[in-house]
Amino acid sequence: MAIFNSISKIQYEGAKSRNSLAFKYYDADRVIMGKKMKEHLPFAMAWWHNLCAGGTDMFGRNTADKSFGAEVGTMEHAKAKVDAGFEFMQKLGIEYFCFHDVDIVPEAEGIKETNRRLDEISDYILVKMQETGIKCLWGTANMFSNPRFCNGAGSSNSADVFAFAAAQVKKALDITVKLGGKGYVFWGGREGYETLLNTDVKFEQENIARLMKMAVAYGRSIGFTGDFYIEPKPKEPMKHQYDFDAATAIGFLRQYGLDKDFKLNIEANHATLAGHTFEHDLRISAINGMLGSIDANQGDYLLGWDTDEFPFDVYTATMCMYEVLKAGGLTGGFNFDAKNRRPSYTVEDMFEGYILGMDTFALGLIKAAEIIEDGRIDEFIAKRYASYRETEMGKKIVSNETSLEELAAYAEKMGAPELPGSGKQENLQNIVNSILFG
Ligand code: XUL
Ligand code: CO
Repeated sequence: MAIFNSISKIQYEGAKSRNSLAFKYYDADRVIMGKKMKEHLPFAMAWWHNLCAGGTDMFGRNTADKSFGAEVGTMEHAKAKVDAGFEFMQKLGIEYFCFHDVDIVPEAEGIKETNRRLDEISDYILVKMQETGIKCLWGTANMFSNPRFCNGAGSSNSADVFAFAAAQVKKALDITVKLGGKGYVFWGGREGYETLLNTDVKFEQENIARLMKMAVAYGRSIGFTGDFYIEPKPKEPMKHQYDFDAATAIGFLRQYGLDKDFKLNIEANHATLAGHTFEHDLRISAINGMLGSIDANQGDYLLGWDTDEFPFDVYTATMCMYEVLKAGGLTGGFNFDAKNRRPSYTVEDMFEGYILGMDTFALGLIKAAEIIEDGRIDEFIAKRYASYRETEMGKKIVSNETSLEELAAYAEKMGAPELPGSGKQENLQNIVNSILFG
């Protein structure tokens, strides 16, 4: 039974179209740098925001009705969400979805019944996947909403809570593997602390690593060949979260020998909360061989919390796609971890949010490819470091063939170096603008 009767399949109509339910830039089969747009941009629907969240915030309850004709909190509702989700993805041409365990079923009192429900719903999802060709990008366990996780999951002070978290991870891995998911995410929602006065940071971090190691061992034992991901975030809900940013998460993974099995899932709004640009965390991940997947959204610099907006900032999307193209693409995809603003509560708004996000990333892709093909940015960066390729001493430095003594003698002879050459930031920014708007 169709749920979104008022919406037909969303078509590409081009930038001049005034149809709000059409793509202006996302043209799935258009080829950019030798690959179709849809291959550059494996978009995913986030089950939680799109099918579960109705706009509740700290000050008010739902504005959007996400019952999809069923009683909320029942398995009928869980199935209605599957129907709604697959119809939604098909109408937008989205080929992947991401989920938390308790997004797809209502959580029961005990884990046995929750797991039975997960088996039942995943059978239903599998049928829909086979019918539509839609795939699972990644799965995860929600180990932050239930009150038992108030002190974290892997980082909880309670061994029983740790055990319960482990059971959830095990089942979420089972379901992810059953659905052929490409990845499995750990977002450490409450893996952090409020005050050192009650916290053993070292012990908590070691325990998180223990949980992750068990997840790798179990995942591999049941045939999961995809990537595990850490999704860094510096704060919110906790004051200090252990996976602060890409660099911190990479250090953690290496310290505990998890770096072969894990990559990072970088979320735009999390990077900006950490005081970085989105592209910074993408670059840090990429140069360490750990750029796995992206949670595509956008924050608000004036608000400063995790607003999870649909991305509309073309400049940032361009810089993101520049990093992704330079890295040779993602092994994961672009999951819209984004929600409509609270006053945007209609079915049209649900579609228009995704159309905005997909169009923004399509534009970002088009423009990033133009920047790369234009070549001036690459050329300038290459020139900027030329002294390491073109001078004797530069060559010796990068081939590790010199020493402090030799460099000191060299500097003494030189007296003082010339200025290192203009960074030409303004000129380069103008080049980007002329490519974006020229
Ligand atoms: C929260 C967040 C999560 C993760 C998955 O900020 O981004 O939804 O993406 O747990
Ligand atoms: Co996210």
